[in-house]
Amino acid sequence: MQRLAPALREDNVPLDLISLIKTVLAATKEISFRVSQAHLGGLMGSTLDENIQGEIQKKLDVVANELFKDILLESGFVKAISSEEEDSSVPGDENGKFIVSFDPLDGSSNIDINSLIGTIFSIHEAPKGMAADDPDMFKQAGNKQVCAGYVLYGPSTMLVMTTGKGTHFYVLDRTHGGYLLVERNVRIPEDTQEFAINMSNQRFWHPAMKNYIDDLILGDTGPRGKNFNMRWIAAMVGDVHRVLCRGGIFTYPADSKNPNKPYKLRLMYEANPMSFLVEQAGGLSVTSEGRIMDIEPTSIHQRVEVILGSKNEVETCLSYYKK
Ligand code: AFP
Repeated sequence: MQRLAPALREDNVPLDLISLIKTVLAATKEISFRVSQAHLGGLMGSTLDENIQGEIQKKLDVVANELFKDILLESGFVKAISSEEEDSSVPGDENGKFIVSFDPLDGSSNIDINSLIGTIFSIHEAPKGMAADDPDMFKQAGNKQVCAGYVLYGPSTMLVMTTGKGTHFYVLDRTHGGYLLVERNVRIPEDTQEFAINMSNQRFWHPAMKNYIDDLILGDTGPRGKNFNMRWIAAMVGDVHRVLCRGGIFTYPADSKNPNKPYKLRLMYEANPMSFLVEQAGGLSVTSEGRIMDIEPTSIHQRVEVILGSKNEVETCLSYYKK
C-alpha cells in the first residue's frame, strides 16, 4: 500500500501543500490518540463554556481545537485559521501561503456515547495583499479550495481527502504511524435506496422536502416504486462517509424551528469541504437553490442548507422544489 506523500506527488500536488497536509495530519494523529483515551484521561463530558455558535463545548472539542490550532499556527505554512470553536479567524504567519478552516471534532454529541466523530478541514490559498489578521481572507467560495478532507475516528482512523484529482481513502497504520492509501478515486453510485435526514424536524421543513421524504417512505407503494432505508449518525463525517462508501442522499434542509437560524450546517468547515469530496467522487452537493461550492461566503460561521450524495437521487430531490 502506498504512503501518503508519494500518492500526493503522483497527483502533482505542490510540495508546500504536501507539507501543510502532513502538518494537518500530524494534528489528527494526536487527536485520534486523545479520542481513544478520552475516558481514561478525564476528557468526557462538557465544559462550562459556550462557543460562538451558542453550543456548550465538550472537553474534547476544546482539546482538539487547541491541538489543531497550535500545530497549524506554528508550522509557518499558514497565514490564518478559522475554526468552529473560535469566535473569529486567528492570524498565523504573515508569509504563510495557505488559510485553513476546520471543525476540530464534528459530531460532538457522539463523544459521550463512544460513537463516530471526526475532524473536517478545508484549505484555500491565502489571498495576496491581505494582512494575516483580516478575516475577509476567508470569504472565498468552496470552488477555490485546494484541498479538503476529513478524518474519521472510527474502528479504524480513516482519512478521506481530495486535492482536486479524485477523492481517495487512507487508513492510519499504527505500526508505522502514517496514513496508507487504501482506495483511489472513490465513486459514489448514481442511484441509491438510502437516505439520511433528522426526521424529528419534519414538521418544520419546506413542503417540497416534506413531499420528497413522504414519497421515499411510501417506498414501493408510492410514486418512487422502490423501498428506501434510513440512516442517521448525527455526525456529518459519518453520514457523508457512508454516502462515499455505498451511495445515498444526506440532507440537512432549511427548517423553520428557529426563524433566526434556518440552517444547521456550517459552510466553511462542513458544507464546502464535504461538497469538494462528494463532487470529486461523482456526486452532487447543493442547496435547494444551487451548487454549494459556488456560494460567495459572507461570514466565517455562515450556515447553509445541504443536500448531497448520489447524483440521480439529489436531482430527484431538487425536482420537488421545482414542482
Ligand atoms: P457539531 O459540529 O456541533 O458536533 O454538530 C454536528 C452537526 O453539525 C453535523 O455533523 C450533524 O450532521 C448534525 O450536526 C446533527 O444534527 P442533529 O442534532 O440534528 O442530529
